[in-house]
Amino acid sequence: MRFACDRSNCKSRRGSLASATLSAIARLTIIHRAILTSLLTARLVRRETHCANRGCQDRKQDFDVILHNQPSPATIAKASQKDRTRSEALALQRFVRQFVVEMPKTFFITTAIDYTNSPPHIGHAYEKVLADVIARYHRLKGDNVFFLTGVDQHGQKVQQSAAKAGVPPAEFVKEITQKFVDLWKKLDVQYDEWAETTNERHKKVVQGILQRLFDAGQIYKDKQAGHYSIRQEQFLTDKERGPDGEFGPEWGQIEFREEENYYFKLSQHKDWLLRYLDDRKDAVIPDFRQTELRNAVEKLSGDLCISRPKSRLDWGIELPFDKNFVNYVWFDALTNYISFAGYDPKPDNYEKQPQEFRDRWSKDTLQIIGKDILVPAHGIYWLIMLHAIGFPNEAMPQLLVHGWWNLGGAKMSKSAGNVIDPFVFADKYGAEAVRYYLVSDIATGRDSDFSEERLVQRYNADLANNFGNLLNRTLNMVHRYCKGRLARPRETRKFPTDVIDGYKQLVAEYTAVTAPVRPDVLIERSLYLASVFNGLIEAKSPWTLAKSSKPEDREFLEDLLYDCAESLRILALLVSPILPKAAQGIFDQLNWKMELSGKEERFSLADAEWGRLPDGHVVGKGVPLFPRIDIGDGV
Ligand code: ME8
Repeated sequence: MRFACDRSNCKSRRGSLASATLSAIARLTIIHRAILTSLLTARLVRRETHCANRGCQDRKQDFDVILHNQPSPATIAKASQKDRTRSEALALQRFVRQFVVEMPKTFFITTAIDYTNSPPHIGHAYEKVLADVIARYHRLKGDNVFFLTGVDQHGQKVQQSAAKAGVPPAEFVKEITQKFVDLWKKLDVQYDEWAETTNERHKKVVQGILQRLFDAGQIYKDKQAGHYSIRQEQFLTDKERGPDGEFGPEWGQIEFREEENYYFKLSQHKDWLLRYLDDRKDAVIPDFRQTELRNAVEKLSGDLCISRPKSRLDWGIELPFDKNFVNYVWFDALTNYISFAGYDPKPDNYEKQPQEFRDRWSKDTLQIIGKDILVPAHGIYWLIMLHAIGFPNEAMPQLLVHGWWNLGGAKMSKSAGNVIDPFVFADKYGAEAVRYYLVSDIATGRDSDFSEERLVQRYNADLANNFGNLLNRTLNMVHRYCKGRLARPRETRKFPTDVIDGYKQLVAEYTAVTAPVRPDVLIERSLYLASVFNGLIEAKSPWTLAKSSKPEDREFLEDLLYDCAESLRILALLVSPILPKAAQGIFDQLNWKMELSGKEERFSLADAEWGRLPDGHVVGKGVPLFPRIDIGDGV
């Protein structure tokens, strides 16, 4: 798999910009400095307000620290002229660093928004957990993350389900939406913004875009005549005919119909899309999905119907240029990705968009979708929509297409009655067990078969017997043989360093841009290292070493236990995107406090440097983090 972004370049450009800016500050007059200070303060306060509104507590604390660290006017007044100038310069430098050097680049990640016609199933859970894990990997690496997810509340399916339930659509979607919100809370999916397509601001953005495209002649009215399925509420083409040339029973009653609708000039952009896909080889990951999309675009013909007369569907966003129609339906759903990220529908190009939006949206924006909505929805409609409303090629997002969880090799579907309810499994085995299973037992991009038995097997083997066991036995032995105190290994240590090299290599791999999209690989590599340490414990039997009176045995025992504890500290960091609660638990049990780390974030990859547990560090007591699941317990 490849990944488009080249963050190292961005960072180095930012670095040189920073030193140029800092030396320019030294040459500023007092008045210039005052102006710059107030401008930067205003920007800082804006960001602070933004974070306070969104409840980003971590960032809010950062701002408090920065603001409080500014010298007070009283302190400056008391200082001598020389000190005053110096402290002002330092305060300015701190401000500038905050924005130019230390303000990490925003990594914008989105997921598909789920239909609110029925409660969430395990496929929805997988996609959101995958996105959450990728978002957490980026946070671990120090990126500023903006993670957007939400629900798709309009359309025919919802209108029909609400009618069936005998409640108004607005009430129906509210109830189902709550189930999604509850599930993300239960599964610890930590998003920054929540999209609901009935939101008024979103509606305004959709209407603004439609109006602009209409004014630009990209949307026109036309009459369609043909076979129409009453059950599925759609026109049928020859593609829907079976091998016998007839429409199958799934379409129900068919009638001939004529209907006026609005169309978007999709096919006019076909050549552009082909060129774009040829120029950007990782527009879609994995590779084979890009090939699939390219082939579909080759066959593209005809335009996209974007409306339904209100007489047959009124649960949607009204067309701004014709109140007898609502939008149907992809324009509404797809626009969520920008409407909830600060997009302004008025400016007709990307460069004129608000800074807040441009800070988030770039070619590195990662959009996670399932394989069924690549062609045509995201790969064709969405990319063409963005192009038509003025996004340059350099601001086209990257699509990460995941596979599906099936059941017994078959697609899950409500009608087949084989839908897996994620709440049931989260209640039975805990959120972390579900998160672990969902991202570790599927290779990103491929399908997998959901099996409760396998979930339990993997949990017991990987988490209870391997990882959890390493934690328990390490802490118990440190208490039993070393009074709970770790001794930092001496330079002359005899312990094999290749295991430690394995950690260093794994940490280095985490910084590769491709890494986060393959959490299945990262977790496997991490837990393999835990098994290496378990193997070492077996091979070196610390319980025998503890009985020996030889000083070298004692030294070896202390080194081994230190390394076990250190490996657990680093493993906690590396698995924290998938198992955030367990990682917290390991830190607590190891007694690894924020003060020791010296970092603002509890989980930071910069802390994964080998040997940071101090000499004499006292560890806490071991409490099983992954109690074994008894196979007899109803599996
Ligand atoms: O398609 N395994 O909503 P949706 C894995 N509202 N992923 C699965 C899955 C499975 N068994 N079943 C579904 C929609 N998904 C639209 C999207 S985006 C602007 C609008 C994935 O509720 C599916 O591939 O049918 C999609 O990415 C997501 O769940 C939502 O599906």
